[in-house]
Amino acid sequence: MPETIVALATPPGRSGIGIVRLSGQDALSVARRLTGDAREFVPRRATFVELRDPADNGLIDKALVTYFAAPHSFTGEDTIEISCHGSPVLLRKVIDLCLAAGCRPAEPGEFTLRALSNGKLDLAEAEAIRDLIDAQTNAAARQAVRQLSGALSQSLQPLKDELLNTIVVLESALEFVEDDLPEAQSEAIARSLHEVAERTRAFADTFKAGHLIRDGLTATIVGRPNVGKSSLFNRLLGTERAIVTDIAGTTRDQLNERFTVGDIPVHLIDTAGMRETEDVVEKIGVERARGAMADADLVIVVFDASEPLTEEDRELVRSASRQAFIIALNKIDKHASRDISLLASAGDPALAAYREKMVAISAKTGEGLDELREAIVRPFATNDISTSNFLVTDARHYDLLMRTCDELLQSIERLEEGRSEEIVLIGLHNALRYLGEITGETTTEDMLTRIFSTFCIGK
Ligand SMILES: Nc1nc2c(ncn2[C@@H]2O[C@H](COP(=O)(O)OP(=O)(O)OP(=O)(O)O)[C@@H](O)[C@H]2O)c(=O)[nH]1
Ligand SMILES: [Mg+2]
Repeated sequence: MPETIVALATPPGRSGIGIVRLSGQDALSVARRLTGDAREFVPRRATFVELRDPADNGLIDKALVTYFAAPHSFTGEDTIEISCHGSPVLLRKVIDLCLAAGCRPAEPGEFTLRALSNGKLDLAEAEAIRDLIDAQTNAAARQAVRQLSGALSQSLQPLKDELLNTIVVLESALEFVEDDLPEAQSEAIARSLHEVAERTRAFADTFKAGHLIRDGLTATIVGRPNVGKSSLFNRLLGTERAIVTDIAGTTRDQLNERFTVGDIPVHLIDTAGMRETEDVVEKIGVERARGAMADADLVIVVFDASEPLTEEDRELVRSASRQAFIIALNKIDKHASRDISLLASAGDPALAAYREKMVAISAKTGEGLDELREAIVRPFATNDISTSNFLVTDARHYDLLMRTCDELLQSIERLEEGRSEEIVLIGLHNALRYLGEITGETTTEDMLTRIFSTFCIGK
């Protein structure tokens, strides 16, 4: 029997209520020890109790204890939830008493892992719980909830069924047919496999949108000193997060914050102004800015539209152009003209090539900011985001779907080359195994350890 585990199920810190959760065969007896032994707990009923330290019978808190009897609990084991007042000191004490009574601290995701082991949910559903907890936007939460209700497993089932049918046909041909498969039959098999491969591929392709909704994108603001990067950063976040002054070289350390555009989370990074400098601190800041720029999904190059462009501006655009980038022409409030082509070519006709990447803005007045927000997500937009279809959001699932696809295509090739059923079957079995790994039908211990290490403690 696995040990009884305990963890805080609510976030650490002060709160109205904090919940300590126990799961395992001793959960009930531990709860009784902390409540004076005489208590009877009725399953699925909250019982108002006095929590006491068994060592000296001292009162610790008045709390609500809810008992879920195995197998009718989240984990499938006996589970106790102790809802105390949300004091970190008190909650620590309750956990310590549970540990002293024989529980051990839960590993990250261990409650969910137990639910998985006890057949309460499949792996894709377990991962959905993690994603729901981590969701940064409504859209991400919606996707996770659908996965939690089995949408991913249901999308995969027809593919698995179809594949299994084909495997059965080939296996029986291997068993019972003396000669090669008749051509008509092997063509039918190839057609069916093609269709499964295409559907798998189409499903995998939704990852582009799914990944964006779940993990968002990183946008790094770069530019010469004083062009208004930090002002733009603050404006996009809607707070005065970064220090803004008219002194060039104000920002040294990079700042990271999140905001959302529509359904897409954006990790925004403000950086030190790029320039040659002898100042040690600023130099490091500039180095970091270059690093953050290289790591970004999108670079926002800021120009000061009230000044002529410099060689440094041009150099920045050249290095940004190796990745996705847009140009924010800032401080247009200082200009009578809002015409981008005039603003842009005033400095450099070569930049005219990037016209469609330019947005004229004023970080000071907020002008052009809606357009800029839209331009930030535009390079990543796909139709899938607006559809109500279920999207693949997890890189692990995407990887397995792509592998499935590869195996299927290889098998089709072998089939068309007239290779033996045995050879064709190898790839099909691999494909089926990969699909099974998504929902956890075929998993290794090692894989589970890796997946559950991404969960938070107490879940
Ligand atoms: N008129 C006008 N002034 C702006 C605008 N955006 C920023 N400024 C001013 O430009 C100066 C520099 O702004 P910052 O946001 O600190 O510039 P920065 O690019 O972060 O500068 P460093 O951190 O030194 O690299 C400040 O005086 C801002 O008030 C704008 O859209 N219009
Ligand atoms: Mg700054």
